[in-house]
Amino acid sequence: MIHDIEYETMPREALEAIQLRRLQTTLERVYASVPFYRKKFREAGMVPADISRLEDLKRIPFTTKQDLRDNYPFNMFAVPMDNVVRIHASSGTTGQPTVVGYTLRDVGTWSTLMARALAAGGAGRGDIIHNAYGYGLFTGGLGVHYGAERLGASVIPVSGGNTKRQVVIMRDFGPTIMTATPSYALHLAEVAEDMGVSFNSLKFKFGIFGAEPWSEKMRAEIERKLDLTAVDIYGLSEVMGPGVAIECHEAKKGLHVFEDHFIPEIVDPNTLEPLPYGETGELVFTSLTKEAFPVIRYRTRDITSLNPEPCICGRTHVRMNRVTGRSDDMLIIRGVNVFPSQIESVLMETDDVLPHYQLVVDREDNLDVLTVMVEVGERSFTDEVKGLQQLERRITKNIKEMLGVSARVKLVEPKAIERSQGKAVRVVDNRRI
Ligand code: DLL
Repeated sequence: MIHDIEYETMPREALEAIQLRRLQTTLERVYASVPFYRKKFREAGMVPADISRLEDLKRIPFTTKQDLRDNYPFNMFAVPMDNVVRIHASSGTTGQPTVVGYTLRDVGTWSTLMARALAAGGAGRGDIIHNAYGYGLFTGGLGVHYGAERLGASVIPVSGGNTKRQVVIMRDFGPTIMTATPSYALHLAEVAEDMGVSFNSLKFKFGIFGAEPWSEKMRAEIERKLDLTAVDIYGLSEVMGPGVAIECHEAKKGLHVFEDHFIPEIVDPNTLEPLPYGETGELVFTSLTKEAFPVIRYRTRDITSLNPEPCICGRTHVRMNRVTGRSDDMLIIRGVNVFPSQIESVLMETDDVLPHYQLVVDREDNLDVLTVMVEVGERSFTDEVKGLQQLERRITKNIKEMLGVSARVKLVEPKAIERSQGKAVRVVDNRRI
């Protein structure tokens, strides 16, 4: 079912007219109320009125995650705090997390777009949605939740974790739609199997999975193990949260970007030159309707391409292909965004820890496992084993507190970590997705 038939199937010309109008309004607003954007415009020798065609957007400077961090926590907000009704933040607390805000109208827009997304993924009124995305500062849980209510479906706000209890709920409440990260969905399948609960006897029809990279191979495995149709959903806090783009369950071939609310572009991550449809590069977004936290040409760092071909579902919005990687070193560990530099700063605050470390990421029982290997000075190694264990525990605790992820810390002797000839290999990602 198409939730907003008028907007989602709008002919290109009409869609572009709306985009231009909304873009001009957004630019006027940010110029008037966000010093950061006013400065950027001035530096580029421009004013919002210079933008008279959609093409002109390409002349506006980019916005980066660093810009958002520099304006921590609220300086990018385009409305007074009186009008902000919700705050979310991207994970990671060393460095600066990115903080985003929503007006009541933004929450309404987001709910509508999430309702659209859930409908594209096969959900409707009468469905019961098992929502295993985390509730909290992460946008996944509440984003899906409000969309489900807007759609008129029943939502079970089960959140992440407590997996055995989730299996009991799945068995007893008969949910028909699952929303979760793809890795957690597979973990649920395994725990269910251990508990003797077969997905064939459950009522799931569709699963709406995202927040981390996954592959066609993983889709096939999930569909087989969970006995449902799996679609890919994409989003990021800075641009809104989940529901920026979604696959339709009819085609399952690329994610429709809700273009009446966001303009996607692809640029070469090195030269930052815009790339045409079909070419792979970094995805950039401009928001068209957000009030509290508009973004102009925001560099997502996600690598993909855009496909303008018509889709069998009838939606006219351009499709982005699966995200295949990032143009920076961000890792996603069980849904939590982690930069190696954040771990580094925790390590470097610890006594007798040397600046040689490596992060190893594996997948065990379908869950991400992060191992932090770090060299410590001779002194720690001549100490008793007990001292080493204490140090490991202390680092583990600090990483958990600062970043919100559980890591296994392994202290190694000086020179144990292989030195590289060029760039240090800080991350070894063994997850095969
Ligand atoms: O992950 C929002 C979300 C919640 C999307 C639930 C889908 C479902 P952040 O925590 O800000 O927001 O992380 C955003 O996650 O830039 C991508 O690198 C990655 N990501 C999100 N969806 C996908 C996907 C949410 N379908 C970052 N495939 C983004 C690959 C994804 N990567």
